[in-house]
Amino acid sequence: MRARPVTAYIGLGSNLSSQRGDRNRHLELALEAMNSAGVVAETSSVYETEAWGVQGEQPDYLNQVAALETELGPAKLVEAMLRIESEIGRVRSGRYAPRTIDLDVLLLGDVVVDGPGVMIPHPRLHERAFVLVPLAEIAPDLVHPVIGKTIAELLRRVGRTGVKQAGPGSSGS
Ligand code: PH2
Ligand code: MG
Ligand code: MG
Repeated sequence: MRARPVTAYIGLGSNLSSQRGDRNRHLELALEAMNSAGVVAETSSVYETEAWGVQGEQPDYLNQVAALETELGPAKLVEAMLRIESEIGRVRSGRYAPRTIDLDVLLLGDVVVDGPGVMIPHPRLHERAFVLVPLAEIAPDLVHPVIGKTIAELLRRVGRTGVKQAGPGSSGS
């Protein structure tokens, strides 16, 4: 445990329904469950995004980013997100396969970790409009601890193509 909370940014994604509900419901369930790992302090709007980096056709995603005040260190935080994914019924069927819920630790304060199961900052966050658009909505001035540019600057480089606002964050409605 850390002495005091640090703000982590978690990327949420869903492009499948399940018996638990639709894509929106999976995001809501994940945000609720994330309170077991800290305090969800802020959520972005929900965006509908084209599946990125995949082979062939895949359903569109809903993506969102949450700010989580947490005392967990990097490994424990990743573990907590994986546990919530399983609780919500995620079944892993390959890299970039469609999923009911994906919870990626994007950033954890200024922490930089590059280990086998834990990579923070998320190694592809700066390439992905579906992450940068919601992240820039809640933390535009945050500086990427490795690249040294703000989220707003990273988004300007990538552009917003393929990302449309689908609804307000669940805390705002
Ligand atoms: N996640 C992926 C791969 N591709 N595309 C979008 N639009 N949104 C995602 O969350 C996403 C993706 C792997 O986790
Ligand atoms: Mg992911
Ligand atoms: Mg993931």
